[in-house]
Amino acid sequence: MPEPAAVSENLTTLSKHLAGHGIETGLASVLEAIALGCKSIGHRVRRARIEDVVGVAGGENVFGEIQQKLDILSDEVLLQCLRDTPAAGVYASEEQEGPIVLRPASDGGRFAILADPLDGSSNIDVAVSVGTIFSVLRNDRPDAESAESVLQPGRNQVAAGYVVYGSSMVLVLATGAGVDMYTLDPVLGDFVLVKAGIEVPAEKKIYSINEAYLNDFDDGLKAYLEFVHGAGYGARYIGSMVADVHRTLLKGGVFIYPATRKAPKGKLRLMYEGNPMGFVIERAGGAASAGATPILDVQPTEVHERTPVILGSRTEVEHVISRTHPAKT
Ligand code: AHM
Ligand code: MG
Repeated sequence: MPEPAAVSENLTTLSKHLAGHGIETGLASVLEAIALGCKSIGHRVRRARIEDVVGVAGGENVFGEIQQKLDILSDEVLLQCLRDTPAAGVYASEEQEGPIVLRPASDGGRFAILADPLDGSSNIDVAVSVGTIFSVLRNDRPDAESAESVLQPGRNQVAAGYVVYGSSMVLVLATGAGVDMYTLDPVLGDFVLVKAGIEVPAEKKIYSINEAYLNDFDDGLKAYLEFVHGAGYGARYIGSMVADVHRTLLKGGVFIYPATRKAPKGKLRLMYEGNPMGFVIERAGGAASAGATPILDVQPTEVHERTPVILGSRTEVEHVISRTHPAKT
């Protein structure tokens, strides 16, 4: 009998991996709904410039509208996927004014999902990676308060992650089982596992910050930048959070979007940017700080509130915090 041919490709799909790691069925169905939505968003992102060309008349304003259309379309796609998912109870996103109750917990809507449906969308015009960021919490409040169930600290997240629409489409998912990375196999149409149990390198001399805001930084952050300039660090800043965090997760370093004089709470949003990215990085053994406290310990008071973000390799985050918040180290 001839030896059977070896199968070289990876065939562990997202559903198979979730089922094999004891992820409860309702949560798995929510994660699969998000993954389905992201495949659809990814397809639209790939065609964005084609639609730009064949769509409406050219020019900046029109591109602005298309961009806005893609943000809103991505939001609608996720919402539709979650509406069809019986375990999804509440949805909140950067594009929605407030949380939407899909079904009360008493009808099975046991999870609240928060998302930035298309982060960094201004980068689409120049074909730079963009992404979807998501956070999943339990929706266990009495039904009348379902909408408020999203206002929980990030520490309560049961799963979180992001999809990068880059040269390949990559899903990074953090659950109780750890942080795993999947790549979309365009032939199978499935996310397949490419790396399980990801750990952020403990240190790496890479810093990632929009240094053009230097004059608006506080003295502690300026001191940190002086330190890295003299310590052989490399700078990397894409300006697309998902891409910058993804590099930080895999290669190490620190990503910083700080409070500035003009934006005292920073730019990034706590509930659907800081928290999910903080959860991924912490689960992978890194650190995620809002400055004075770990991001995941911040008690939110508002769905769209902002937070400073300092995350990545433990040692690198400490180098920042020891200068910006010396009392905390
Ligand atoms: P957006 O949600 O409006 O797309 O903005 C968020 C993006 C992040 O992806 C990125 O980290 C940040 O804005 C970059 O901001 P800046 O141009 O101020 O450096
Ligand atoms: Mg965003």
